[in-house]
Amino acid sequence: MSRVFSGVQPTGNIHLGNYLGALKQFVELQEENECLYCIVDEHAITVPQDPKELKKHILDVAALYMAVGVDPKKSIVFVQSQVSGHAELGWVLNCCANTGELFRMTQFKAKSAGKESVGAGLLTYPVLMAADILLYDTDIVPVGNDQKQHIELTRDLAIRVNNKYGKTFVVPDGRFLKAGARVMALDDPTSKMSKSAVNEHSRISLLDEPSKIKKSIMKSTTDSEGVIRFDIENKPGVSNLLSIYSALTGKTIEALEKDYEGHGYGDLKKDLVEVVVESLAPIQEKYKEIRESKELIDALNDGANRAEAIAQKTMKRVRDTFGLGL
Ligand code: ATP
Ligand code: LTN
Repeated sequence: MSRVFSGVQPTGNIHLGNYLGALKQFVELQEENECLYCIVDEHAITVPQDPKELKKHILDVAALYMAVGVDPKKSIVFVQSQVSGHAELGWVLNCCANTGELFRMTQFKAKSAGKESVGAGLLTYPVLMAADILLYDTDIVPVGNDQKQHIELTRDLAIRVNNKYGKTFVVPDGRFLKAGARVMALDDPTSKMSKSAVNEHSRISLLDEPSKIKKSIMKSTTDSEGVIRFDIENKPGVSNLLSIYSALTGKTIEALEKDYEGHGYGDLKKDLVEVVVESLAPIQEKYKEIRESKELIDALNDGANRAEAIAQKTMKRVRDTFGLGL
């Protein structure tokens, strides 16, 4: 049995990219592993957040985890700031990381581009992520492709500490899902679907109404060739729609290309609207039930207690390794 850890930021409503790139794997993995799924609120404040909105989003994301099938009895579901070891180990690892390697992170470059000054937390964000993972002796980290570089840094930090001080951390592996590993924005299929993009039609949130889903998909950017085939380089828009279709239905891309031979983009889009609406309906129904229930808070508190027990053991070991405390 392997230990699995992953996290999602409570910065907005979860979209199809988060679902297909990460959450779907969470559900599959919990059957045969010991899983910890975290709502990483300390990561969210690397950019300014409205405190009321943040608190609301923490519960929204937790309810969505459970609505897509993460079972708090099988997995440990909890909020990052409820376990102090994340921040503590984050500090220790900050003292092991080099500023050069942090400045090289593409996510930092993207989020700081064009800004005269950004918060230091944005730079050290990947170190806190490494702390999240290493705190639980994690073997596997299921994430979307965009996190590859951060996982590499986590491994580097673990290996660096182990080499210098003796074995302290488990060196984790990323697990990147092929279908849906990178869902692209509907309005610009060359950038990833994102919670923070200004245009709401660039993404489909798991809680979107059917009319919004329809509008976003029908408006999505394609190309002028008029042939439905998978070709990421030359046809990123159509390829993205086919990927989403395939990931939600389990049909292969080849089968879809065959089905749509001789059809126009309008047909593909119309059918995809139906597929998305039907896939999200049961999730939305479950979400409503869970979001209003008292069990949600109880499950998160229970999750935090179970996570804390593991974290305390690791922190004792880390303090000993570094010679901290008495
Ligand atoms: P933002 O879009 O605001 O940068 P985000 O959605 O990328 O936020 P998280 O909420 O931390 O950031 O992402 C949670 C998980 O979803 C991560 O594992 C991430 O890799 C995955 N993910 C995010 N966007 C996509 C995407 N477009 N395609 C596939 N996976 C994604
Ligand atoms: N950085 C990730 C979110 C995240 C995470 C983690 C993912 C924070 N800590 C630990 C996996 C494991 C993101 O932006 N998607």
